[in-house]
Amino acid sequence: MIKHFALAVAGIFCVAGSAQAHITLEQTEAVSGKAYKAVLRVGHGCEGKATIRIRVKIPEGLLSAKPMPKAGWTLQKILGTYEKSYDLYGKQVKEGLTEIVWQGGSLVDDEYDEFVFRATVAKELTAATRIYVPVVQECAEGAVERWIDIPAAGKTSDDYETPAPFFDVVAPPHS
Ligand SMILES: [Cu+2]
Repeated sequence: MIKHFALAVAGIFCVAGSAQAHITLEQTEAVSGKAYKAVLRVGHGCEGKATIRIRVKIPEGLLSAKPMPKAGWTLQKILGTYEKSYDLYGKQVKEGLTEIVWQGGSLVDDEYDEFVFRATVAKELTAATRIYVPVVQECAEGAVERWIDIPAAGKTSDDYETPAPFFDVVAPPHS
C-alpha cells in the first residue's frame, strides 16, 4: 500500500526545473505587431500515458490565430470575442480563434512532438510584456496535465509544477 502510494506521487509531476520536459514554446520572444509562430513542444505524456488531446487557450492580444494542421490529428477551432478591439493592418478586429484543439491522435510518452499555430502579436502589446499560453494536455485513461500556472507577483514559472508556456514581447528592430 505504502509503496503504491509513493510510486503514484512520484509519477505525478516531472522533476522541478526540467523545463525541457514540460510543454514549452520553442520561440520565447515575439515582435510586437508582427506574426509569431508558436511551436508547442510536448516532451512527455501524463504520468506515462499517451497524449490524445491538446487544448490551447489563445491569449488576449494574439490576433488571427491559425493552427497548422497535423497529420493524424483533427482540429477544432473555437471562435470567440476578444476582450478589446485591436488595430490589425488598419482594420479593427475584435474576434478570432480563442482556443485551438488537436485531438484524435496518440503521442506516446517516450516520443516527442510539436503542435504549431501562427498569430499576429497585437502592436498594443508592448515590449517586455510576458504572454502566457495555457495548455491542457489530455491523455489516455482520463489522465490530464494542466499547463496553466501563471506566476503570482514575486514568483517565476520555475516555482510551479505545471507552468503555462510563455513568450516575451519585444520591440520591432527599427521603430
Ligand atoms: Cu515536464
